Order: sequence, then structure tokens, then C-alpha cells
Amino acid sequence: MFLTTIHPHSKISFMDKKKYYDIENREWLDSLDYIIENEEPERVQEVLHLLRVRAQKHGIEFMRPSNTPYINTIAAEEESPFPGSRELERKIKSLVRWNAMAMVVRANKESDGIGGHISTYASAATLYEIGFNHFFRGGDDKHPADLVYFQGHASPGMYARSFLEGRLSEKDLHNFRQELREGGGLSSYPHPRLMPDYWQFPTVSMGLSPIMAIYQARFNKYLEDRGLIKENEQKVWAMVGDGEMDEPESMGALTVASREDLDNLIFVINCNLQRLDGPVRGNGKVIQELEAAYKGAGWNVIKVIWGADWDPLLRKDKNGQLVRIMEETPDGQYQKYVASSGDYIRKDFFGKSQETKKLAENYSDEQLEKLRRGGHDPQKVFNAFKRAAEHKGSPTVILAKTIKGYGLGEAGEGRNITHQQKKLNEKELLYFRDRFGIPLSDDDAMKAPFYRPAEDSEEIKYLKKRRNELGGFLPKRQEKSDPLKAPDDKVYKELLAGSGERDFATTMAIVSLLGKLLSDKNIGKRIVPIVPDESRTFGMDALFRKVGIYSHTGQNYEPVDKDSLLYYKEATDGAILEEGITEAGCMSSFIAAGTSYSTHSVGMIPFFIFYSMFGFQRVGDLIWAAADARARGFMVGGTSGRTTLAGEGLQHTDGHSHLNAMAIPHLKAYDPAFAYEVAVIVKEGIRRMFIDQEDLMYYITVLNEKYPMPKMPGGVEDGILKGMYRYRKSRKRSGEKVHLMGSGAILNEALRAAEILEKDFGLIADVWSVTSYKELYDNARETERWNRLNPDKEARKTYIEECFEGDEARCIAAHDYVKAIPMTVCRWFPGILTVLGTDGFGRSDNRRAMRDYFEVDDKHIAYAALHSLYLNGKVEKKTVKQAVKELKIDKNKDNPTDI
Ligand SMILES: Cc1ncc(C[n+]2csc(CCOP(=O)(O)OP(=O)(O)O)c2C)c(N)n1
Ligand SMILES: [Mg+2]
Repeated sequence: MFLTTIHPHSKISFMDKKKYYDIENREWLDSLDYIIENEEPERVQEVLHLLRVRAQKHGIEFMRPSNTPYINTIAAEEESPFPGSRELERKIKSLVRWNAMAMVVRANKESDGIGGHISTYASAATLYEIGFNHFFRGGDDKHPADLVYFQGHASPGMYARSFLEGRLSEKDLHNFRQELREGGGLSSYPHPRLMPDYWQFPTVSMGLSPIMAIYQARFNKYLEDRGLIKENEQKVWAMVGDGEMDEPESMGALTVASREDLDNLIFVINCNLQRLDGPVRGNGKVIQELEAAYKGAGWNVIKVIWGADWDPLLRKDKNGQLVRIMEETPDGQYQKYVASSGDYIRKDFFGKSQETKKLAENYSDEQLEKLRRGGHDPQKVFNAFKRAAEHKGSPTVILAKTIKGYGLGEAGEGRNITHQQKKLNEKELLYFRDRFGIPLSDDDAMKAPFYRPAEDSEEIKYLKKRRNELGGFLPKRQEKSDPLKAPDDKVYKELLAGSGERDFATTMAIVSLLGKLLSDKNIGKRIVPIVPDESRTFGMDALFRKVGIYSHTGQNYEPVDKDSLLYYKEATDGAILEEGITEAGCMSSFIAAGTSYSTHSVGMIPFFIFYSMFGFQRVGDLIWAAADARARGFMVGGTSGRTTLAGEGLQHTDGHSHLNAMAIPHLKAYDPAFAYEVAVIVKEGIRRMFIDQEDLMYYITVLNEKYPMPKMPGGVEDGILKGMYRYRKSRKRSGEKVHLMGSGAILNEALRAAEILEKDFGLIADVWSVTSYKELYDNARETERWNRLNPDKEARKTYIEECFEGDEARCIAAHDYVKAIPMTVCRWFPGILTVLGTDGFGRSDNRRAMRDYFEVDDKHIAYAALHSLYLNGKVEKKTVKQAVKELKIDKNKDNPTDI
């Protein structure tokens, strides 16, 4: 049956080459069809594999081995029948569409420029409705709720559905994006901080939702593997955009999901081929690009490209000409077809070959215009979701092709402007009404009213029944979790007692405390240490053996250091999340663990320990999202301080994470100097977050500089937590007085400066430990606000003012971060606060050299104190001049911020 007798280069060289190839193609395809019809799929795969190997042996590579043809993954004949009422679901979907559109149109009519998005949900409606009617579990006795990451810009669709479900009122919808109205309004996007009973995950910063979903799905398995929750069928769904896939966070963690066999994870990527400005891949094909990437990363990929109208065409496409054209047509051109007439589609698309031209002959122009994309076909989408939900062994991504602004017609369907479309004129509203059959008169429709059928209508009954059967409504967030029991106080004992003569670092203090907390009978199992490949840097390797590194599959190899005490132990019930070099991944795990009290009603205590420089500035947006998500936990910035981390230099030495931290609400930020301060802060954090259940996060910077840790003096706990306390009260009684405020390792510099000032210059110098400028700042601005709003009442004092009550001595603040931080509170200190800090790029050198360079060492603090007193008229000019000489202050040295 093969064509050996008519080889084009031999006997029938007269034949037109193309014709010959057509025959040859058909022969090959017929052979393949024969095997498909008569053998198992594995046999088909074997033959294809053999062909591929043979070709590769001759150096013929396949361009995209990870790509399948540009058609649906699920063949039409494999599909299961649709299990519900297509008709009723279509009607419900139309009503959601209408109300979602009306929300945006009305809000913008009332408040011009208030914004909102119509076209995103318009393209995704079928994906969501299939999810809501058939898959997304709401949580009941039998099944926990699925965790769904709703695409931020599709929020009007979610609100509109909740309106039909009777969960939101007309007034709620009316106040979309107008949250400050009386009675509140609906937040623009999913924000648990703003709607804590409704939204679970903040998703609107593109890329965060995919990475958070991956680590959430992994965390669910972690909880199962550690016996903290029962094994279950809970799914994590991430509903995301195709443009969003450009964010590095979106694609950066795909292999985590396949490596960990996360078959509880499903991504649904709405491939409407457009992002904000225009096409996602005008000259390429985003679905094919994503397929290759996801397949390469080990995901199960389901493409839903064509609706059922295409099935007969594809069945008749014997020579594969239609699929060839489908594959050769770039996305930009597909977008053009959306906005074109049937006549154009006939010529430009089907007209590319004789066979396809013929295929289109029996179709009217209107029929060609209406040929549906897969993502708008409920039957196709249902089957994709079903297969994804049933798939075992790997995560699944559904790539659904849709049209952005579907149903908007000339107002924006497939148009480049559609993302920004917020207003529809009367004609456009009537078009929308007709297209989706909304039962409104012309006059009514033109006012874009919200529309909900009667409670006992078929639509509402159906919709409620479906949700009831799936366990309840979504989106939904709950805060049900039992408060944890405080750890035994003995875990803090060693740190409170100090280290005697022994040099110790605050990093060692927190790691030692972490070890003790992990062994505590009350909360040991709830502690989740998270590290981005820095355990050894922080001396955490002792924990490897003790509690194990989590790995779903355990340890399938013999660790090279098995004989050592601290070997690299991976275990299915391991506690440590050793994420590798991904701060974004760690932060996503932090969010999953830190919101576990809500998502699983199981309070978990994450300790994310990282290189402080690669924290706030690297993953600041995820930290912001964590605060929005109401995550609770400890973030620990190790090797912090611009001059305290020796040797590493510009990219490593952190002198500003506390400045970033300042802007984050509900985040406590501490820069402790001593081990006992660390103990007091952690103890309080556990109490407030996990016993009193406040939605807070704690950021604690720890240092790798070693020095003897003092025993905790009496009565300082309150001050440690409020941000400062007097650590050393001068025993001198005569002389001019100064207060030296030190933080972190710079507190030691302040202590040495105090000695210099007392011994060599006859001053009285008290030394304070400032553990948190953020606390001081929060207290000061809140007090000031209260005073401003209560002019008739006696003014309250800020904590700083209370500390210096009746004491007018000048203060010098020195720390290892930028000067802007103490300056935020300088107003409440007596007189003028002198601030020393480490603005500028860091350097690699030893601590002494760097502290001299940045002017935060003992001598610069002492000098600044004298100078401040001179400005205040308390010491004479000659004393300052003498100090320059004696302290060897270099007046001509470079300004560290100039370089
Ligand atoms: C990190 C980030 N950058 C930019 C934006 C602004 N933005 C909002 S939607 C959007 C386009 C989204 O395109 P796509 O993901 O394809 O979603 P679609 O609306 O097409 O479904 C952009 C750039 C954002 N929200 N987050
Ligand atoms: Mg898009």
C-alpha cells in the first residue's frame, strides 16, 4: 500500500510534487488511522515514538516536541454528555453577564473614572459558570471547600453571581468600587482585608495568584502528610489570564507542582489572546507556547480551542488542511477574525486551500462569524474541567480559547481597547441585551439596571440547588480556628538568661528558640520553618535531622552525609519547607501556612527565615499580598544591617528593609539587639497572632555579629514591645546629659560611645535600645491623630514623650538602616534628634571599617553627641574641635551616599 512505486524522484518525476505529497500524507495518515481504530492508544504512542526516534537518529529534530496540534485535547467522541440543563445554565450565565456589565457601567456613570472591567469576565463567563455549577466545592461535612483563586479583574462576575444567589444586595452592587459609601461597598478586586467574609486570596497583582496557588496546593499536601488534616479531595483552582502568564512568578514555579505530584491543583488559563494593550502573542500562539512550557514542566495539559460547531468541519478535514491553517494562523489574525465579517473569514481563513474553501461552502457568512471558540462552549469546558478534576499524578492546566469582551459587539469584542471599556452607550446596551436575551424593555435596558429573576424562578432555583449540592456558596472566607495553647515558658528561659561571657548572635538566638518551639508539646507540630536555601547560613542545619525536611515522596536516595549527626534528612512528615533558592516560593508558602487558620481551620505558625536583603525588596508585592490575605507569622531577616554583614557588599547588605516594612499595615517590625529581646518579641507575637488571633505579621531582623548576650534586666518587656527602653542608666550625676539610642548591633557602638563620652568628655550618657521605630511611629501618628480629632480633651502623650517626660537632654539615634527611619519620629524627641544611619550602597569590608565609613561607629556617635550639645549651647566650640582630633574624625572623608 505504500507509495514506493511512485517516488517523485524516480518513476513518476513528472508528477507535480505537491500532489505527490498529498497522496503520501494520506497514506501515512490512513496507516495511523488504522492503528488508532484497531489498537490501544499505547500502541499509537509507540509507533509515533519509533518514528520520532528514527527521525532524530538522522538528525531531524522536531521543533516543538511538547506541542500537540492546534485542536482540542479531548476528542469529540470522548466527551461525556452535559449533566445539567444547558438551557437554564445559559440563562443564568446571561444574567450574570448582564449584572456584571451593569455594575461597571453604572459605577462609571455615577463616578466618572471609577474604573472596573467588563471584558475580562465577559470572556471568562463560561469557565466560571461551569466551575460554579459543576465543580467548585463550597465545603460541607463530607468535603472541605475548594480553594479558588479568582482572577482579580473578573470580580464583577463574582459579585453579579453572588447577587443572583441572594448573597449580595442591589445596594452592594451599586456600591461597587465605592467602598467608602454609607454601609460600605464592594472592593474593586479580591481583598480579604477589605471583605474578610468573602474573598480568600488577593489575586489582582498579576502573577501572584499562580505562584500562591502552587504553594497552597503543596501546603495542603504538607498538612495531610504531617497528619494535621485528613486526606481529602480538595482542589486548588487558579483562574488566571493568558497575559498574566508573562509575569515571572506565574511560570517560575511550575516544576514545583509537577515534582510534588500536585494533582490537587488545576490552572484554568483564559486564553482570550489579549492583555491590556493588545494581543498577548500577535505573531505567535499563546496556547501553543503555554502548552509547550507546561508540558515541559510536567503538567497535564488540556486544550479547549474549538467549540462543537467546528467538530463536523474537523471530521471532514481528511487531508489536515484545516488543522494546518489553524496552526499557521497567528493569534493577531484570530483576533482580527473576531472583529470581521463572515465574508472576510471565508476568504482569509478558509480560502487558504481548496479543501478548506470547500468546507466552508455550506456555511453562510453569519454561520462563519458565529463559529464558537472552545472556551465559550459549555460542553467542551465541562469535559475539560471533568478530566482535570479526575486526573491523577500531576497538576493540570486547562488552556481555554475565548474572545475578550465576548458579547460586547462593536463596543469592544476582540478590540484592542476592550480591556479599558467601562461605558456602554444606549445602542450598545440594547445590543448586549438582545445578544443574551435579557428580559428588559428598551427603556429599562438603557438604564442598565441590575436584574434578578424572582426567587421561585427556574433559574434561581437551579442555581441554588447546584450550589447546595456542591456544599455552599463561593467565594467565601471563614476564620474558624481554635486558639493555640501558648508554648511552655521554659522555651524562652535560655535567651532571657543571657549567654554570660559567651559570644552569641541574635540569629543563633532565634534558631535556638525555633528548635525549642518545634519540640514544644503545645505548638511544636504547628511550627513551619521556611527557608530559601540558607539554613546553613543561619546555623539551622541542626534542625534537618531533628524535624526533617518535608518531601512528599520521602527520601529515595542515601544522603551523602548520612553518617553525620546533622545529615540532610528528607521525610514525608518533615516540618521544614526547604524551598530552594526562591524567596517568592517561600513567601507563597508563608502565605499558605499563615492563612491556614482560615483555609483549614488549623492554625500554623510559619517562620520564614531569609537573607534580609532578599526579602522586602525582592518579594515586596507578595508581602503586601500576605498582609492583605490576613496571613499570620514570623518573617525573619537574617544577616541584616548594612554594616553588620561583613564582607558581602552592595547587593547583600540590607540597610532599608525596615523602611519598606514601615509602609505595610498590620506588620510589626523589630530590630532587636539582644537574645532576650528576641524572646520577648516572639513570645508576644505568638500570643497576639495565635492565641488572641489577631491578623498581624511580625518582621524581625537578626544579626550574625557575635557578642555576649546580657541577662534581661527587670521591667523592660513593655519597652521592648513598644519600641524602646532605657538599657543603661548612667551612674554619673554631674555633667551635661545625652541619650544615645542604638538598635541591633549598633547598640554596642552606642554603649562604647557612652563610655567615651563619660570618660573623656565628662558627660552623662544614658543608652537606650530602640527595638522598633515602626512601633514608635505607629504610636506617635495614632496619638497625634487622636489629639487632632479630640481638641476638647486633654492631649495624650506619645510613648516617646512619656519616655522623656521631664528630661530635655538631647538624643542621638544610630542604627544600621537608612536615616529616614528614625526621622519619621524625630518630632517627638526632646529638642533636635540627631540621626546616624547607613544611607547609600553597601561595601564589602569588615565591620569596623564599614561603621567608620558609614559614620555609625562608637566614635561617630560620640562625636555627634558632642556636636548636638554644642548646637544646644551645652558644650563649647573648642570641645567639639578637640573631639574631632581626639576621636580622629576625618572631615574630608567621602560621603557614603555620593558613590
Ligand atoms: C503586576 C501587575 N501589573 C500590571 C497590572 C495591570 N493589569 C491589569 S489587567 C492587565 C492585563 C491582563 O491581561 P490578561 O492576564 O490576559 O487578563 P484578561 O483580562 O485578558 O483575562 C494588566 C496589565 C496588574 N494588575 N498587576
Ligand atoms: Mg487575556
